[in-house]
Amino acid sequence: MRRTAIVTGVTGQDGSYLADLLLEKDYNVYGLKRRTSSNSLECAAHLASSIEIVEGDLADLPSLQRLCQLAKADEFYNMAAQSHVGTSFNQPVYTAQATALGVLNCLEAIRHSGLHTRFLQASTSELFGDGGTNRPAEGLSLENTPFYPRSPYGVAKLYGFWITKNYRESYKMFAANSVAFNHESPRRGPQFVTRKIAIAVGKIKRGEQDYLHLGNIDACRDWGHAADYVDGMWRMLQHGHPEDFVLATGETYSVKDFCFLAFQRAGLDYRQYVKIDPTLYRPAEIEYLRGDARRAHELLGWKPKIEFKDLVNEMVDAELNRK
Ligand code: NAP
Ligand code: G4F
Repeated sequence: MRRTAIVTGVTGQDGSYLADLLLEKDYNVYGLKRRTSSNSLECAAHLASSIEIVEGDLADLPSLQRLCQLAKADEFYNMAAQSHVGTSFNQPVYTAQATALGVLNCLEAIRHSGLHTRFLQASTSELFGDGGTNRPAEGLSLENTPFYPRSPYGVAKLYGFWITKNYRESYKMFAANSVAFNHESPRRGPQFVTRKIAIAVGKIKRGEQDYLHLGNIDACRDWGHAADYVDGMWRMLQHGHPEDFVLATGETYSVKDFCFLAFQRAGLDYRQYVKIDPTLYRPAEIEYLRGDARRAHELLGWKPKIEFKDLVNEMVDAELNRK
């Protein structure tokens, strides 16, 4: 029988890649979209005729209850969140409502639906934060790294992680956390550093922009491709029992490394264009992230396929080709 999935955050990067993957696998897909005055579908524009778009909000439990009753889904992927770390310092209360309590609303909607819907919470390496300062040789994992979030976003995600685990243990729900390290693509929001760099390269190359202003370019991240990561999330809900998994590439690069490769792709030297703007530094920063996804490899057969350099090239090429 055809399976049905709910994807919240379907207008975002991961939600849209996940919906693409689920359609390839012949699922019925219900995508949750919050109402906006522009009514833009953002990354989900190409999905409009192939999935059911339902209006609702993570902060509004009745809209999630209605969605669960309507879809009667086998799987529920919570991809929605106020997902920008920098913004969470300026909008901490809203971030907590959407990114922390929103998860509770999803779980409550499923619990009271009477259905056996499996639940995937899009958790994050931001949970580790400063807990990873001793930089274990094998990379950060749930087994070797304490949680020490460094932003209102990270703290909100920590609540989401634990409430998912708590509902799994309390109510025997199939509920799991994907603890994903950074993943990017040409669909990445323009506020995030990789897309901001790629957009700037395109504009500088076309003569539309002179400089790129960045904050901490020494920060290191474990960057993969979003298409690989949503495959890992799907595999987690096909697993025999609910478990939390780290999804990561195991490699780390600095923002400076990303700039070097991105500008090089366009035949430019980043040192001539990048200017440091101290106002773009965060009140608290995570300097270094590198994950250990061996458990996902061993138990789910998951391994990211797209290499860092290919990711950078794909993102820059998309901007160079933009009119
Ligand atoms: P994204 O592009 O920012 O997408 C977030 C989505 O959530 C958008 O569709 C957004 O809708 C929606 N949303 C925000 N607030 C909402 C609300 N109150 N009610 C309903 N929908 C709401 O994020 P992403 O990169 O795809 O990430 C997907 C998820 O994975 C997020 O939960 C993020 O925190 C988590 N995560 C991401 C990464 C990463 O590196 N990408 C790593 C670890 C974890 P609008 O289009 O209306 O804004
Ligand atoms: O691209 P970023 O904003 O991503 P960040 O903070 O690592 O968060 C992303 O990954 C998390 C997983 O680890 C997700 F949970 C979260 O939802 C999001 O997807 O910043 C990356 C690094 C930071 O160290 C930041 O300080 O780049 C540094 N940076 C330097 N200049 C900048 C800038 N970041 C942004 N956004 N803009 C800058 O101008």
